[in-house]
Amino acid sequence: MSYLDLAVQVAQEFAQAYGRHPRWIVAAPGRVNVIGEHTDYNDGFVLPMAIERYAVMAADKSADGGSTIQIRDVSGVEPVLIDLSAPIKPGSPKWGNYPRGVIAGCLARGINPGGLDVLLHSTVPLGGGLSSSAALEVCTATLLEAVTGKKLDPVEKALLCQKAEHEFAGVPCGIMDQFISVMGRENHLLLLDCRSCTTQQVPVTDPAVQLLVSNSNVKHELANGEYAKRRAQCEAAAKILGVPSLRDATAEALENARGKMEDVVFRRARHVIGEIERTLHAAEGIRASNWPTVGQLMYASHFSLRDDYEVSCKELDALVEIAGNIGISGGVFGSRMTGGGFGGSTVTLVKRDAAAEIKKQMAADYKKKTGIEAAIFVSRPAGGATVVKVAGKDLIAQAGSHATGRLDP
Ligand code: GAF
Repeated sequence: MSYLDLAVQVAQEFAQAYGRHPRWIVAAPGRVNVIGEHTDYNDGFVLPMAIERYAVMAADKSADGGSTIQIRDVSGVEPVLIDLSAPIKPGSPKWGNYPRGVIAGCLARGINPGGLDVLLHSTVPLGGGLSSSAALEVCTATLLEAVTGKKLDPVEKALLCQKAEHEFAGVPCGIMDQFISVMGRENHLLLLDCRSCTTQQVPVTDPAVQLLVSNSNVKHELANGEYAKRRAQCEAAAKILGVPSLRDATAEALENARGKMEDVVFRRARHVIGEIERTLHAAEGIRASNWPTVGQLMYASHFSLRDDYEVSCKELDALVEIAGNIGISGGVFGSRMTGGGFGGSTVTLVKRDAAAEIKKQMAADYKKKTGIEAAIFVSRPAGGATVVKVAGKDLIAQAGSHATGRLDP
């Protein structure tokens, strides 16, 4: 569903929930990372794209004129209440810590929307490794920008959202997910230099290919503790190599220092150094529409994440193996796990005219192998966070073609 169609639906859901029309509607996408995994917190490169799955918020000033932001979710989970007149701290329900952290960051910058009634509807699958939390954070920041009319610089906005995740959700993530949710551009991948925070938009215009996102529908528990452990191992490797971060290390220097570090630390560093190189090569391959090369780099990335970085799991390996068995002759160029790992999704580069058949076969073989239903979908690279409706701008009304699209002012 496009974000405009989803916004139309959320406007109606807001009206049902609160008994009036929303004044603001904003949307922020999830992401799939095409290549460059576990490189962001090593100052390396990543190459994600925003997907056509969104967190959407509709809002109005709070009915009671007070200073509380109330966020309800369409699923009916416990709503979040944030009192702006008191210091904002992490609390319960836990899902509210993402918006709490972002609102705290915005208030610290003088972006104070006052009390709001908000309805959230997200189509980014939870636990799918597709950045549902970054979408929620960036959506919240975009709502506060829309309500106050104060615009954050995009880099500052992404960093504010990352800080919210560190300090309020307790997840020591890198910067990739928030950056792509803010800066995604339709039909482009984002080549992000995680050291300088500079970006290049890499166009994907070849109509002959598509990306399939396959959600394994498993999320293994150890994810969070293991993520922090990987970060620490990378820092240990950089220290032994005498460089500020693994971005500055070479494969040769690592090989020469092999005797000075534990084998596990060596393998973590080998993944990161190789993955940074693969990411830059893949960006060149995409620019040249050299899909067989990009596909090989994706497989190499997966094997390195599986064997050296040890963040894959048997379900993700099964999805990649199934895609590999279909192979180039069946229309698959390459496949890999995407995101933090230990479950979540894979991304597979396929020939467009074979995509429907590949999707069917992958779902059937995965079910046969694991007993689990995968959720597989195609996504174009989507645009980043956007304001759909605000005084003077109503994209739904401008689109005009939706039967239900006209919103009351
Ligand atoms: C998670 C993190 F949030 C990202 O910052 C990144 O490190 C990714 O895992 C692995 O590439 O999505």
